Amino acid sequence: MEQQKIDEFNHQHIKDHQRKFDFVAEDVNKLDDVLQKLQAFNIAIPSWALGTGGTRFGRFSGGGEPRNLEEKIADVGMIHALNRSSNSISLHIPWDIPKNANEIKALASGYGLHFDAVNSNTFQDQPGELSYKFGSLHHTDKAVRDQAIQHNIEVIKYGVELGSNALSVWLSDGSNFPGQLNFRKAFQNTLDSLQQIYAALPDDWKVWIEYKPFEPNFYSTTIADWGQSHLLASKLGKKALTLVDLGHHLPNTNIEQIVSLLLMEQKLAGFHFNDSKYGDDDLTVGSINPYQLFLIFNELVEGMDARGLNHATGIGWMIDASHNVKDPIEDLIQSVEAIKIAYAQALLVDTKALVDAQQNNDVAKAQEILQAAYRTDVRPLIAEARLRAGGALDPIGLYRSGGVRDSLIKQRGAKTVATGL
Ligand code: PSV
Ligand code: MN
Repeated sequence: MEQQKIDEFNHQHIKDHQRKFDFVAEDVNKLDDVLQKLQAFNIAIPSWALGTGGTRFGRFSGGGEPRNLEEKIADVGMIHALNRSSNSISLHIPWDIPKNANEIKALASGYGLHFDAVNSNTFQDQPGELSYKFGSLHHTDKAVRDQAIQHNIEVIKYGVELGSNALSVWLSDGSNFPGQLNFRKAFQNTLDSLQQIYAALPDDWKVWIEYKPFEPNFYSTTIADWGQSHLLASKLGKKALTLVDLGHHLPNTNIEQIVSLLLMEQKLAGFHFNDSKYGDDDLTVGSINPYQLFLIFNELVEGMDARGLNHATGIGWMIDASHNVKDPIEDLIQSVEAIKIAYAQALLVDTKALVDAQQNNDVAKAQEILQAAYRTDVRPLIAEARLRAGGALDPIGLYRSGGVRDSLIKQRGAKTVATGL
């Protein structure tokens, strides 16, 4: 997307924007500080979210899906040009093996992108390899564990070549039936395997350990919740941290409390953002429960400020969603926008008044303070930050009026299928 097109589009919409912006800006304390923080805040795009994801029942390709890593990078470049908030991409190996790391790096930096955490995959079998049917790092057979360990070490090597600095590990390891697994041995095998991976981490790298209560296993998952992830991370050492994927909680879990405590313990790696109604539904961020997202950001801002962390870089921010029915680029733009809305609302919380209300056990006042921030329409603030960074006032509006998907279909074909789930 050429800058000129973005500028022309903004020119057409500037009057309307200015009116809305002036209205909300009048009541914002430290307006420039808020706008600068919004401008600095970027969210990584996962390479597997650029195609229309499937379910176990079917997959309906939307057309013009990226056919290779280069085209995935081009799509993220398009998103970043429009919203100026998606300056990195997170790769899943082996879905997106970079054949020539230097060329891939140069291509990405041409779009202003860098590489976020690299993700290993031991939840799918690879041709000619031992099977992960009964797990990977927790497996009863040492040969399978060794293969999975080697895969993770190989992923670190790809990441080093690309300039990434974190390995993200999600295991589908678990059991489907009572009696299938010895929980203690499974945990100990996992710890031992992770220790070997940890030993291969470069000095400035981190390993992020994801947890998930169920799916694809339905009786037990070997790293099922934040406590189990935290236990592993603590035993491993300083470079190991717990990753919170919003969809990896049982319904009604108080995720904001988990986040607050992990931050306190300096063990919060970062986020996989998505939304859900029932389980790991991988829906667009903020589409089901935006208030929960705001409450999470409220804890993040409070906890990061308490520790003097930079909001933009202090922990990892990434989307992890994939869906069946929307244009993936539009969906990702919506997700990034929802995250920025929740972040902006959290920045508007009257922190001093909230501390007083909490100290005095003024419960109603505390609720008023949070909801005053949550009920502010911050969209013009985000649009202003985007405008100042060179992005489009209305990214989806320009994406649609510019006919981007049609030209991708012409260029790539109507029946392309991106790698991923
Ligand atoms: C598993 O549900 C997960 O959240 C992990 O992060 C995977 O890497 C990702 O989804 C993609 O399958
Ligand atoms: Mn995830």
